[in-house]
Amino acid sequence: MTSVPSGPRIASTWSFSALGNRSAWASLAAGGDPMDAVLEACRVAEEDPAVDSVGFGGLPDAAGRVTLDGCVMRSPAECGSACGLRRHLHPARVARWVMERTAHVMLVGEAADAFARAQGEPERELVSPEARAKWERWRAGALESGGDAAAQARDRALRPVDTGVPGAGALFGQHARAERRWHAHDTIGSLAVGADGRLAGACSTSGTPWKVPGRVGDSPIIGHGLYVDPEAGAATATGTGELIMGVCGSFLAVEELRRGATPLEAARAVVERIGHSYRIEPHHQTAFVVMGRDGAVGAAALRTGFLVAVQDASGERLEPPGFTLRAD
Ligand code: SD4
Repeated sequence: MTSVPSGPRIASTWSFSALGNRSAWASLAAGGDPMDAVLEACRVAEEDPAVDSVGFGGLPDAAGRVTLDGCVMRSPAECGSACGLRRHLHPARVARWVMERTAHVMLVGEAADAFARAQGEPERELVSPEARAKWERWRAGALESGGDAAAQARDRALRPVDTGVPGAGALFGQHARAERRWHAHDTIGSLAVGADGRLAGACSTSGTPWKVPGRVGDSPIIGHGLYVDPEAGAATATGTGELIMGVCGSFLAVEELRRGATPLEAARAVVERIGHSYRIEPHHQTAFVVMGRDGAVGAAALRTGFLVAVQDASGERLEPPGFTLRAD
């Protein structure tokens, strides 16, 4: 897939992001800030309890607590990150406040929640009743299997999504079905180009379900889950963070752009590097969305079942990646 550039565009991971793209589009199309657009895409996913990997509805860690991670980036000199939030729903927005209102890049844990509160972000419960029920079922299984939480996490990552789940699944029918195998491995990564050619990106996640408490994945780490350099382009990642972090996945994609690769070639190069660098296990999936300086979009995935939600002047669509490393 390589979209032809033509003015403002927003591209986000997974079909559930189409709702957020749509909500962001009017302002982006009217010349709005691409940072506002990517944060709007994240906000919609974060507030949707049907999205079980981002925000409210996100699946808890092994201790039953939801922790949220996010980051934003305009350029190497303008980026921010918030990790391990337990009382605030919008980690990407908190990351923006870190970027704009502090001299730092990354805040973590209790102190990041306190910072969010000081910025006027409302506090709220992050564990949805559905997520809690899933965690209780998972914990019961983990206890039965002798407390092997790691094995349980791997098994659950392969469990298909119930066909009755409302929200993205119901809205996007067959596309969402194609993603079901990986329902526990998704994150919103959103990239946008504005009418003036400015780029911005944001990433938001609840991380991997049943993770060891304290675990942070790629999503809120600049260069891993997201990287934006106005001189080269932008990239964002979704999937198994542990595969992305060892190769600095999003940074690597943008460096490929800098060397002259197309967005698709850049995304493909990173997925191939991951395939080369790791022993790929059945529960692994990862995918990259890459945007050139001109707004052209390309994507690649380790496995089938990934879609990119794109919105621009020609409308909204769900696009499969232009390259998939493995057929299994
Ligand atoms: C992470 N990439 O924390 C994120 C979220 C995800 O399966 O996709 N988890 O690793």
